Amino acid sequence: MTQLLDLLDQFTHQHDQNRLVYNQDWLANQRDLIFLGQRCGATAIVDDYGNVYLDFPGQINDQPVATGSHMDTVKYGGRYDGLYGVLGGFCAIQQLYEQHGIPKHPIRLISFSEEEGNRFLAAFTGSKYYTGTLQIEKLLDNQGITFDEARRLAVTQLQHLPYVKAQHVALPVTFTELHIEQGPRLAQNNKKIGLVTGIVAQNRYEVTVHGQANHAGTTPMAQRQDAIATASLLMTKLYALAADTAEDLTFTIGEIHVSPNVSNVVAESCRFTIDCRANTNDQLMTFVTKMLQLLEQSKRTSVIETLHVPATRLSDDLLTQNAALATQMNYSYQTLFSGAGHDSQIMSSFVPTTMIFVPSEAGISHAPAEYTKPADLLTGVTLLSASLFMQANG
Ligand code: HGY
Ligand code: MN
Ligand code: MN
Ligand code: MN
Repeated sequence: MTQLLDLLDQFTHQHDQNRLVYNQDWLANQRDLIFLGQRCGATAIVDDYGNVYLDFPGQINDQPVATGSHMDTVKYGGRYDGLYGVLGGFCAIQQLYEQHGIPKHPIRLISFSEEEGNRFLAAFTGSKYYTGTLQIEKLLDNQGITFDEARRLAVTQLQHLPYVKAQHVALPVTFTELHIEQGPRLAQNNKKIGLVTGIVAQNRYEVTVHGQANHAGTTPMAQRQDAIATASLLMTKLYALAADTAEDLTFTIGEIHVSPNVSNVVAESCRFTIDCRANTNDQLMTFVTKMLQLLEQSKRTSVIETLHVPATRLSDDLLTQNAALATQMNYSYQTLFSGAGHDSQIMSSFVPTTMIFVPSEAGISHAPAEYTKPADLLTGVTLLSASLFMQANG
């Protein structure tokens, strides 16, 4: 257990969590993960997007079963989202080899380069690249540097390390992702484990309202094109529309950027993001259709869709197998549907995929207050280890 806590301390740099894709903390972590894996007998592979794969040997050297999660985090995020799945996955594999020796089939730990879509408005780029589903033209910039420049710079800095370079890495036999719940249900129901039946449908957009910069004191109200006035009216209507739609729909405007952002200047532009989610594709599309109609009616407003991920059903067989293991190990569990998006959504279109959740204290996530008790972290690691042992000896 101390190994996991020590690793979490090492990989979270003891300060606020800003492991944005391809930045210095991200680079240090992928580099340290490569060294960690190689010290424990893994073959390290890095692909052109900076996904790190640690392949631990099997008695038969065929396709591996896999576990892992994403190395990046949201801006000002928590210590566990993504990173727990990478480091907990590493500890689960170590536990397995120490207890049972080399399994029949190899086991792969994947540290996906990017999932959150925070530094650039392109999300799930690591697992999408791995599965060959990344649409390059959607890699939007974030003023000043393109995704591709940041990617090339980072991967080049990894490249002098002694690992196998690979354009593309073959898919595994299965994928199991260990993750914090990022919601309140396990804590409220006093369950130690969540077994995930499916994951939410999610669309994201970038909306820009265009106006005209002008003097705050001399421009008559009827003659100004105030981008903030138009945008704030639009946002109010959007929130009202969301409130009228299905009760499990979530609608979030998380980012707002104003230009020139000066107190005595009428705003010339207001750019904001939309994150909307629902448990079914139909519910989401019903809302999105009405939302886009509303946006089209708004003067001087442009909309870019930056993400579309359909609702995902995960593997029933792997869930059933993990439920039997949890029962055997006396771990209280419940099945649940995930309102958070995960790399497992991308992987599940290609290989049987399942997720194991552990409780988030007070359900908080995507914030520095994100916390899971060490004993709960360990329960997830131990169940994952048993699950991987079963899969790698099947
Ligand atoms: O936003 C999400 O649902 C995930 O944490 N990327
Ligand atoms: Mn640092
Ligand atoms: Mn997240
Ligand atoms: Mn995550």
